[in-house]
Amino acid sequence: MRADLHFDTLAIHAGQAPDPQTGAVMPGIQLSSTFAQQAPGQHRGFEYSRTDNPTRRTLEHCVAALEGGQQGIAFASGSAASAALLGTLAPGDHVIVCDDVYGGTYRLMDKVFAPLGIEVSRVDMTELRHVEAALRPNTELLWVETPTNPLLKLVDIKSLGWLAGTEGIRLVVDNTFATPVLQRPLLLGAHAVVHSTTKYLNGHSDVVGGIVLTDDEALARKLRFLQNAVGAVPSPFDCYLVLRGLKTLPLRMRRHCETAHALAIYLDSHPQVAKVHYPGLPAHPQHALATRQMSLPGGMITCELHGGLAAARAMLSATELFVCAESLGGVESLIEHPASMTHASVPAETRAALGITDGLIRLSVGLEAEPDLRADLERALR
Ligand code: P1T
Repeated sequence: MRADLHFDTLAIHAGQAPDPQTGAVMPGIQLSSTFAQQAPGQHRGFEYSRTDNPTRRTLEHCVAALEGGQQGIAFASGSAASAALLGTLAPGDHVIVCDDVYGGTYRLMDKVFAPLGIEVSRVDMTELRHVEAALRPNTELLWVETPTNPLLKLVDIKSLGWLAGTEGIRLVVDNTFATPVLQRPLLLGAHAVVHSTTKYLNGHSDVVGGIVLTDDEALARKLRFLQNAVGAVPSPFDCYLVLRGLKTLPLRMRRHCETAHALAIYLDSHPQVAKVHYPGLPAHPQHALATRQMSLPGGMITCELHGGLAAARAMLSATELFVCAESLGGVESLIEHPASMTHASVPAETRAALGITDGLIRLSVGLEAEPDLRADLERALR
């Protein structure tokens, strides 16, 4: 694929060309679990679908092109992708992770990898000096979400990429919330990007998947080994669905952001709302970084209601278009309660210290008409 093509063009064409046999314009779904060999070890590039599969390879090429990376390694979920990255570490290695991460990522580090001997420090990464202070001789990895889940704090990828470079360690950025439409961490100095493709990349809430992108050949080799050895691979059908979703990713992201921005301004002036977390609002603590690092401020809004848990509960059962459910990034709007849903696996005292209060709600703003979404929120808040 030509390197000079625009992002929107790559989203439709990267890794894909009409089928040489049939001329089919859309990539086929190669369901075969195994591939004929002319003689043992002599084949046309595919042996067995856990090891490699044509539809999966197309997806890996396409997302790698969108993130500006050389290698894509796809997994059965975002969590499996994160686990593979952590699986490249050895007992005694140290990871510094931003304090506000998806509850499942916190659980993976705290309950699966820490008992295996991986040391984990949780740090507020909005200040570089906090990360510098947490470095140890055995630090191998900096792990960042930006915007963070659920408080939408931003972390300066370029500064951390520089720090990782000077320390000879790797920077991993979970780009699920921003997508490569809004920011491309590999181009800012990250060594690997991880996605839950379950979210915006697929965009239609009908796939669970994950992927890692990297230019680091040694890391890619380890990840491909784990992809095959552990076998947490996505089905060809799921790969096809994500490829299909990617074709409209740039259009969808622009609309998600436009509507979310308008709703964030509306919520910010609502008397029932105590605080709105949205990187596009000038009062957001990292608003200046948002304008520098992201092309648009994203489709997620988190807000704190007056009235705590009771108000949050009432709100979640009162909205109609905003469906009460975990997950995000689909065409439909969702609302959830981090303290009891996505971040229930984070201990209560850690949640309290971070500001994940009982009155906090998170909105994934979908592609419905903005006036309908605003009316839904207005009715529920009333
Ligand atoms: O659900 P899965 O595909 O395994 O992805 C895990 C994951 C990784 N990284 C981020 C930033 C995520 O938000 C998630 C999953 N998050 C939700 C299900 C949620 O509602 O926040």
